[in-house]
Parts: sequence; structure tokens; C-alpha cells
Amino acid sequence: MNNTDFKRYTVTSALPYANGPIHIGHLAGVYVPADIYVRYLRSTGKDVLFIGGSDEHGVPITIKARQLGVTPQEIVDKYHGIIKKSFVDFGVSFDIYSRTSNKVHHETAIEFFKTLYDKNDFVEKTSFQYYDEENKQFLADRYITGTCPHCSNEKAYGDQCEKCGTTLNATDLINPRSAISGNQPVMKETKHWFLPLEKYEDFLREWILVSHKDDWKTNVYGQCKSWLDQGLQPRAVTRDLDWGVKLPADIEGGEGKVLYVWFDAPIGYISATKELTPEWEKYWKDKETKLVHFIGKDNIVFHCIIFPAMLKAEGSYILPDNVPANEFMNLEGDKISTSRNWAVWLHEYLEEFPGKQDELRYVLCANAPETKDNDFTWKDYQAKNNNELLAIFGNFVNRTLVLTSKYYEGIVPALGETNDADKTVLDDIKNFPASIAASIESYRFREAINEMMNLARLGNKYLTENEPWKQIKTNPERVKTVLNISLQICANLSIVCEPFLPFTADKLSKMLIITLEKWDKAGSIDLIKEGHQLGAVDFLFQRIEDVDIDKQVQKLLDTKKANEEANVEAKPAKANIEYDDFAKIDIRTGTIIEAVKVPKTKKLLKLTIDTGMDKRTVVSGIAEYYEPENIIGQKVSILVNLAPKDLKGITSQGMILMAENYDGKLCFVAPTETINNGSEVK
Ligand code: B3M
Ligand code: ZN
Repeated sequence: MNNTDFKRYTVTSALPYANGPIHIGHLAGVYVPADIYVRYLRSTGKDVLFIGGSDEHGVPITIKARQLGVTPQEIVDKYHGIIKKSFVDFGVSFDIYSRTSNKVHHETAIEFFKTLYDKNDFVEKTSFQYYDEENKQFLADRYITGTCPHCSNEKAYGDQCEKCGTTLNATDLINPRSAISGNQPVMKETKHWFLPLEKYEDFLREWILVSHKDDWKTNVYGQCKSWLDQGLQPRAVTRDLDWGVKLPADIEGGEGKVLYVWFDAPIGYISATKELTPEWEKYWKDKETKLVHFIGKDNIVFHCIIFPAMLKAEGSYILPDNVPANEFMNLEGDKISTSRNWAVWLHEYLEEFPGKQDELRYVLCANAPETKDNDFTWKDYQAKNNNELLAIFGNFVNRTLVLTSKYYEGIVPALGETNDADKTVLDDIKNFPASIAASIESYRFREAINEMMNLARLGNKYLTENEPWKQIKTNPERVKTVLNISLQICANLSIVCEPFLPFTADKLSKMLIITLEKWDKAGSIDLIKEGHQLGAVDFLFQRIEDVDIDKQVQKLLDTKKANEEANVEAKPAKANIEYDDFAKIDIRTGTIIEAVKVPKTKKLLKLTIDTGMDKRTVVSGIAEYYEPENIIGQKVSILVNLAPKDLKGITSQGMILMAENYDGKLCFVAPTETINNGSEVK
């Protein structure tokens, strides 16, 4: 079915884990494209529900709770609120933003599970899993640590070694320990229910590789094909955890078990719809509903293989018409990482760039990782804002409105006579809505936003070529035509920019004092009538200065340095010595009383040290880290019985003890309290 055949749309976007704030990668990968698509559908008058929510189960949330000494509920309550506010702040226009810890979801997920359970769609399997006897609980993979068999990293987890990246099974670990009690876990029998995905392989092959061969994105199609080519395996749908959707008491052996988070989370789309409207079944069971999931590439298997198999097994649901997954957005050449704080967090962005939501939406859409990973850089963000939004879109609108205000007190002049060039522009205006729509409906949002900007480019070029500020003296009637056409372009922009730049659309329609029209009005060359009074002129965009960008880049450099420091491993100790060896050295406290650079050297300073016994010269390789004038009076520890050495013609009598940081920086090893020079360091 193509778009016109569907009566309604259910659009979902991945449910972010409620264990941290959201960042630009989330917006670029999932939420900006989804919001563009939904806003466009609404503008074309479609019946559409935009469903979102927080994914509040899963092991990472329990780990964060343990780390912070709070409950998982406290974690999800905190981050659900932060995430929900970020989406509101950025105009991500959900019809509902729900959460999977709520009652409706638990009931819906259990009902779904029971339907499959009662039809014997699950396979029951018992297996042996690591169990923490002290805490009387089975251990999820992330709760088991041990030595990686591949790289001997002693802090590997039961599912992965983060040092060498190897995917592991908990039983691969050498010397496994419980991350909860620290004890050696025991193997204990446990029963779980598995969805036999292999049973749905033929159906999935036909549904994806044949019927969606041409309309699913190649990155999505390719990943599904490789999963199917490998052959599907049964997938556990339950876990031994106490945080999640608990199995009902009447499930024999279900005690202490919850639904696997990836079984319950996609059902969250359904439960949120149920929460939103009593007519929810129309949006999930009627074949005239188009279901579209917006996700990142790491969620493809769950939304294209596992969830459709679940829906197929349950039997009463429609299947997704498309799953236009994006690849990943990186940041300044490195993968965005919550654990390394390598991210631009939305709430922090708004603190630094208040009111600039559309600027970020624009850059993230124009650079969206639609077919391959892409990179966000602050320099590019500044360039796109200054050279595109400000210089083209903003400049065009501002000049049009300022000139109309200046020449006609803000009243729209008559169109008057049009020449061939005018007629060409008027024809071009008519074509933009259809070309932008075609790109949006094909989930090519980069192409769509660029086409929207082409309308602003058309206006900017038309105004510049016709120079109304010059013609006003010689041909005032001509100026009326030029500004009337320019105003029609401004009015068209307010409609076609709305899916991408909702805040700008609102601001522009207010400056034009027109209602924000629906898509079907776009393309009209009579949107804004002669004699209409325009509103006060304001700037749509401002210039972003280097200083603001440099501050963001520096912030990331500081983060990178902090990460390096956090991950530095101290060098291993040298071989043992006897005490007598140590007793031979004589280290004293001292004070630097003079310091000068050694000529023709970069690294050397000539120091005069008061050792309490004498005042002696020491040559020290610290010139790259200390200016002589800044270290007069510095307390030091000095090795005084080191044989004198000639360095660059200077006899050095001893050595200052310096600690060398991981990055090579040297710092003094000095007494922390006032102490006489010459005191023995023992
Ligand atoms: N909670 C978030 C992720 O994997 C995951 C999505 C669930 S969508 C049903 O990024
Ligand atoms: Zn390893």
C-alpha cells in the first residue's frame, strides 16, 4: 500500500532507557526524523499518533541504582522526568510520552505474554546459571565479573570484556565473582521461557526479504538479511531479576522472574497507545493503519525480527510497514558514550544555547546518519547556523519584512505586473511542497530539509537579483511586485519549514500575522493577501560566535583528559630491593632559593637549593613545566648524596625528586607541612 491508501498512522520512536539523560545522538538517530515525519503527516491532515515513552526496565537501571545506593524506581523517576522535559523542550511532539514502569504497561505486557504462553508458543528450558547464595539471587551477565580468557582483563563482565571487546558467556570467565557480594557464584538450575524464533524464519524471510525488499532502507534490509542468513535461534523472554514486569503467580516456576526487557519494551508502544485512547486497537490491529518504528541501528533486530515474530505469534496485530533506522551520530570523531560522558546532553545544550532548539534540529537533520555513521562537530554546527540558517533563511525573511515595513509600513503591496523571471519563480514555488513531501515520505529527511532550504535560497536569490532597495527610487511599482512575491515565499516557508523547525515556523507565522497553514496551502502564490498588515520584525536566527564554539570544544577536551586520567594504569613496580640498598640514599627536604634557565636548552633549569646543610646548585629538567620566577621558595625533596655531575658546563650536586604524571607532566614531591630544610626523608 502506498501512503494514500492508509487511513491512519501509528508512529513510534525507540523508548530510551531511563538511566541517563538524552543526547544529540538520540535526537539525530531517532527523535528528529520521527518528529519531522509526524509533523508533516499532521500538516497533511492525516490521523496520526506519535507514541513514545521511557524504557524503565533492564539490568543497566538496576546497576545504576546499586552504584548510587538508591532503588531502580528512584532512578527511572528521575530520568523519566529529565528525558520527557528534553523532548518537550526540543519540540518532539509526542501524543503520549509514557513509561514502562506504569500499571497499564505491566498489565498489557503480561496479557501479551499469557496469550502466547496459553497457546504454547513458548518453549520451556531449564539451564544452569550463576547464583549468588549470599543474596539469594541469580546473576544477570552484567552482575558477574571475572578474568577475560582472551586478554586477562580481570574486570570483564559476563556478557562482554570491555577491554578487548570480546562478547562472552558468563561461563567463559576465569575466576567468576558476583558483582553484588564479591563471592564466587554457584551454578543453579533455573527455568526460562523461549520464543522459538526459528519457527518464524520463513514468514520473516518472505515478509522482509521479499515484500519489503524495495521500500526498507538498505542498512535495515542488510542487517535483517544477515540475521536471517545466520539462522534464527530461540530467544529467552524471561529473566531471573526482581526489577521488571513480574510473571504472574499462576505461571508455574515463574517466581522471582520478570519479562526480558526486550520482550516487554516494544509492547510499551501498545500500552502507551492504550493509555492514550480507548480506540487504541484501530492503531494496532486495523490493516488500514500504517505502523512505522523510528529507531537506531542497534535496535533493528528487536524491531524487525523479534517484535514482529511476537506480533505474528499473538496473531491480532498489524506488522510495521517500515522501520527507517538510522546509523549512529558520532561526536568530534569519537563514538558518543554515556559512560565516558562523551556527549552533548540536551539539557546542557539548552543552558549554553538557550532558544536554539531549531538550530540543533537543523544541523542534526542536515547531517543525519541516514545511511552511514556521521559526525557532529561544533565547527560544522556554527557553519550551518551562520552560513545557512542565518545567511540564507534568516537574511531573506529579514530583508523582505524590513523593506516592506520601510516602504509600506508593513502592509503587503499588490503583486502588480509580473515579468518572465517572476513567473518562473511563481511556478517554482508551486513545486516545493510536493518535492519536500516526496522526500519525507521516503524517510529521506536530509534531502527533504535541503529542499526546504532551496525555497529560502530561491527567495534570497530573487530578492538579491531584483535589488528592491535600488529600484525603489526609479521603479516603485516594480518593488511592490518583488516584495509581494518574496512575502509569498516567506509564507510558504512558514508551512514547509514547520516539520523541521517548528519554533521558527511559529515565530515566522507570528511576524507575518498569519495562522500556521496546513500543507495543502503550501505552494500557493496568494498565501498572504495585498493590504495584509505584517507584525513586528524580529530576527529568526543569530550569529554563533567562535567564543561560544571554542568553549564547547574545550569542554570536550577537558572530558577527554578526565577520561584518560581515569583510565591510566600505574606502571608496574620495579624489582624488590633490600633495606640496605635504600639506606644508602640520602634524601633531604630543601627550598629553591634561586632558579634560572640554562642557556641553549629547552628542558633545564639551574636551581640553587637551600638543603639546611648547604646551598648547592642542582640542574633539573623541569623547564618545560615551570617558569624560574614561579618556583622561588618551592619546598622540595632532594637526593643529596648523588655523585656530582657536569651538565652543560654546570656541576649539578644532587637531584630534585619529581613525580611524573601519565601525560609526562612533572610535579614536585614536597613536604606538606612546614619542616626545616635538611630534614631526612626516610
Ligand atoms: N530501550 C533503547 C536502546 O536500545 C531501548 C529501546 C527500546 S524500544 C522498544 O537504545
Ligand atoms: Zn578481554
